[in-house]
Amino acid sequence: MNDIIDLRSDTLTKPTPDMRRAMAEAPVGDDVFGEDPTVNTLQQRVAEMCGKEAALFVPSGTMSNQIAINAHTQPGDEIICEYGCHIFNYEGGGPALLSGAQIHPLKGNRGVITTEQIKAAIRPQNHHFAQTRLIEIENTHNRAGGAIFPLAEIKTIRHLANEYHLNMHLDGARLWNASVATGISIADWCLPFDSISLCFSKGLGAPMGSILVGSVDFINRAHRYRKVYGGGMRQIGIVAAAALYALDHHVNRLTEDHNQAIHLAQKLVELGAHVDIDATETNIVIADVKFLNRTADDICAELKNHGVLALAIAPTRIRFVTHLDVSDEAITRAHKVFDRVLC
Ligand code: TLP
Repeated sequence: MNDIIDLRSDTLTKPTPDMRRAMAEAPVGDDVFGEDPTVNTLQQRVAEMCGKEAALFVPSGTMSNQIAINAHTQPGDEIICEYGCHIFNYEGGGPALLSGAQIHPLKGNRGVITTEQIKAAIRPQNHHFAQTRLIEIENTHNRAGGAIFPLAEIKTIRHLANEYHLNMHLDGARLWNASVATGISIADWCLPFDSISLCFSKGLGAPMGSILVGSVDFINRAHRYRKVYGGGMRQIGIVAAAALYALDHHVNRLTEDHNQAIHLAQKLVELGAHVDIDATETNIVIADVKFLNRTADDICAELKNHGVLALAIAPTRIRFVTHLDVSDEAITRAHKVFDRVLC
């Protein structure tokens, strides 16, 4: 019996033996006292990589985004973001629950919202309105099939943000993928933003951990919220070591995931599914199966019977994500399963 090919998410990767070894050997201390040397090394390294002053290691991408929102906003403030983004759809209503902030979602194209759209959405200074405070961008964009938000557009959004005294936060859970796919450095991607959240537990293959990056003043405020959320961790250098290992060994290889994703996308198109090939720039493939006259649930159930796991994310939309634990041979096998299930 062949192994299951799990394409539900890149969060499913298991730490490799070498990563586990690095974890076991990591020097540790109490990070709530700021005394974990491995965490301190990681925070310093990522802050430098992003061209920012400081960084804070946190348990998850969700916590990282929510801390950022809390540190940027006051209750009653408004956050402009794209309709399909993670903070609006998959973080349990966190901005309302934790920060008392409301979301102003804009319908984007492949996850991209334009400067003009944002300008039109900024609330006038008038007591009838919520205060627009923050612009949030997701790059790569999960629900848009791993699409990359163009840097040129981000730069014009930054000019607008300056004009209106707004802050900008980047959900860069998969910014590594955008950087590897475009050849644009992490620092260049981060420059227009006041804060950036990056994840180690997606394509980079660490078992957990995200990092929030920004100015010293911002990270000091974030530190308090991490405490309040119960996100202060103790001898967590063992996990930071996995992140450091991933930075050394698992960034450049993301190209392999991107190549696998485009092959999967082409195969799915060949079999009659609709995939936006131009938006398939990284490791996520979103296939719309409505022209096959089948539901996403039905197809996922049948794929599962043949050992391929994928996620139904809407009645006719299925998400496939390639990652560290999927070999080229597994992709070839997945193609054969698609031939049987989708023809
Ligand atoms: N995304 C998960 C699910 O929550 C949907 C996945 O399987 O893709 N930002 C983005 C863009 C994300 O895709 C995710 C995770 C997060 C933030 C949250 O990260 P975690 O799961 O560490 O809280």
